[in-house]
Amino acid sequence: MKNILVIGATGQIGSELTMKLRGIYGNDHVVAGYIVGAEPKGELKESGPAEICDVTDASAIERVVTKYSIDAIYNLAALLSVVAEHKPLLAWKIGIDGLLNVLEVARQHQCAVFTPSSIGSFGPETPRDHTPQDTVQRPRTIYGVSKVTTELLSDYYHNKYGVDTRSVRFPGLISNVTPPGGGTTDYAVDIYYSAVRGEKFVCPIGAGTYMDMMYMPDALHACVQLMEADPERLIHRNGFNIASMSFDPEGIFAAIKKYKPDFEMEYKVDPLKQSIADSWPNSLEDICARQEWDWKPTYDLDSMTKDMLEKLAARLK
Ligand code: VAH
Repeated sequence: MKNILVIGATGQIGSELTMKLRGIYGNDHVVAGYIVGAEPKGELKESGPAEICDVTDASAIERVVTKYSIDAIYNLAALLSVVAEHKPLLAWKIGIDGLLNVLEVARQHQCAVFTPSSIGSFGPETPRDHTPQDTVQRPRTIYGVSKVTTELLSDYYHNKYGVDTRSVRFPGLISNVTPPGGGTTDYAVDIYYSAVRGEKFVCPIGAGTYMDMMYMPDALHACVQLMEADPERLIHRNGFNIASMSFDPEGIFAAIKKYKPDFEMEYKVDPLKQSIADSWPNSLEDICARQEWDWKPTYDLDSMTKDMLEKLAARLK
């Protein structure tokens, strides 16, 4: 059975991906890599091994890979788009210096590597609607620059050294477990918390601003499905467009009001978040992921909203 290391295992994606992977490969086969100050808690801590594994420390990565004979690394360490704009050098250090550490360890120890890219890897010159797999990528944020570099560096290590690198371009991810921190799309998570708490939501993104979004269960399924895909079928590797829904604040507000008729929202646009969102596509076209590894989402805005409201109500009561 594969041994897997999740770097960033206590983050928004990592906290749920680690549990999903433990359910597939066995608790003892999935190591939760974390940094001091972001230790695993609860079921994540109790259910399997955990090790300090700072992506900027190559020796720490190599120690864990050696100790557990790791076959695949999910590298989820990153600063998200908004916080990265405030700390560009740290964003680069984690996103790219860290990635290089992961790729070098993977090259020496024959590990596969998944390092997500994002719709943030596109910029204002990219076709906005049904953005194709292969197109212009001139992002204006350090987050986007680091994600394009992530794609190119991961492809380089595959083409030059044969490292089995694969990744997807995540849209905004919506989850009911670990809240996101410092992203442009965080509003689409925060709005559900306001609705469940009976509070008016103050939206930092303007009406008419469309972005691709995805419910976390679909995102997690995409990670595993791609990493388990037949490599002979892969024409692309880093990073596949994947899509499930595109909406603006008015759309998600209306979806929530269907279940919460008294829910209210007002706008207080955050200039930085709005400028980042305006530089990203409205919607992606994901035909390559569907053809090369059978990607298919299961949630839409209504089914995600129903599940989010139910799960948050149960947890926040
Ligand atoms: C962000 N949630 O907003 C992340 C993600 C596509 C958005 O990369 O920065």
